[in-house]
Amino acid sequence: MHSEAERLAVIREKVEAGEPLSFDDGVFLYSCRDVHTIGELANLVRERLNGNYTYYNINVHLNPTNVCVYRCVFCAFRADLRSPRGYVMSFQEIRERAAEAHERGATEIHIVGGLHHLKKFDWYVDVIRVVHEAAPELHIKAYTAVEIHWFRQLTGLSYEEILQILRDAGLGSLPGGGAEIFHPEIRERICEHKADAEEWFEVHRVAHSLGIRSNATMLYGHIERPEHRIDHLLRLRAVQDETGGFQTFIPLAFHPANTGLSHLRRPSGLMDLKTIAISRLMLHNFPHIKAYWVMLGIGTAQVAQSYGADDLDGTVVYEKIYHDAGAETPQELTVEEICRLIREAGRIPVERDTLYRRVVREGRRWVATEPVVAAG
Ligand code: V47
Repeated sequence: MHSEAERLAVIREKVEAGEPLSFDDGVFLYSCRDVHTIGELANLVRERLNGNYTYYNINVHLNPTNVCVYRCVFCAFRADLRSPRGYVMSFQEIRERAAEAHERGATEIHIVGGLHHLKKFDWYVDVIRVVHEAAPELHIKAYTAVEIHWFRQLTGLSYEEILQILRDAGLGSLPGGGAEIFHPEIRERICEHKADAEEWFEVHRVAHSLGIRSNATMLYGHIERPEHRIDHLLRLRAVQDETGGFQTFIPLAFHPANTGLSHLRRPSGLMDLKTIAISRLMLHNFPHIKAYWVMLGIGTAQVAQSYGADDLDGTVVYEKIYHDAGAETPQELTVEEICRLIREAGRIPVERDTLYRRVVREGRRWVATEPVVAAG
């Protein structure tokens, strides 16, 4: 039997040597009360990879429809086909949203939505095409692996063919959603009908093989246990070892309001910080860990910069998925507010594009320059 301090000392040695942590290390860290030391260790990895920089971007979210064939129990956003809450944006509205994003200086548009009962694959391709034509400079980060899997079911095309068609229409990269919890014991209870872990990973593998970068997420704080979270992180680490195509990992704190799990409480601040830190420690091969302020709340996201996070996401506008599930954060932070949150934490704000290149602005124009290297 080793004491908590002895086990932490062994983990510290591994972290300092850049060695991967084991499944047991990860589960132990969740049970460990010394959250300060966990944060300090995560900060070592954070500073090794990203120095004193914290990244943000200027982006806009677009959810073209909330109508969805799936009924994930954690989702407050989805609507049935004939529900009065259901909506589908017109191409004109989508065009206007893209043009407005460009006007506001956004470098990225993040597009995800429901899997509409009646829409064919062509409609999803047209969404990308319309956005790309309205604002060709915007990087389009669109469609989770669950959506790409749905497109395969609709069309019978391969993942490679689907991704090529989307890329030709203007797609730049894939967001990390739809990952939820990979372990079947939990996945079968919260979203048994949609793409399973193997399909989710296959989509990302194919994307990476085509040079399309992607992100990954984990929805935590509902019915899963620490073993499921660590299993999730280790599966991601293994695929990242193979492909190197993931950019950012984003732990997503569960928001229970208006969902099928509304009897649960939202994860605590301590759980949020531990999850950020443990993600940073387990995923030493992921370049970035994002503290998504929309979900975490501004205060926790700010503190997360000392617990392993190096990215705060963006000046998100029109976010619906978490706000429908009770998020009380604002819809948008200004660049000045984000930079203040970063500087107050003793970090250096860097505006990045979706591919983590430094953005340089001159008046209303911007250019993405070289990738940012750890320093600061
Ligand atoms: O897959 C749904 C989650 C995800 C709830 O790649 C919920 O840069 C909490 O993946 N409470 C979609 N979470 C969002 C997403 C994302 C967000 C920000 C940045 C990036 C990126 C990706 O939202 C879903 C699901 O895991 N979600 N409902 C809820 N009630």
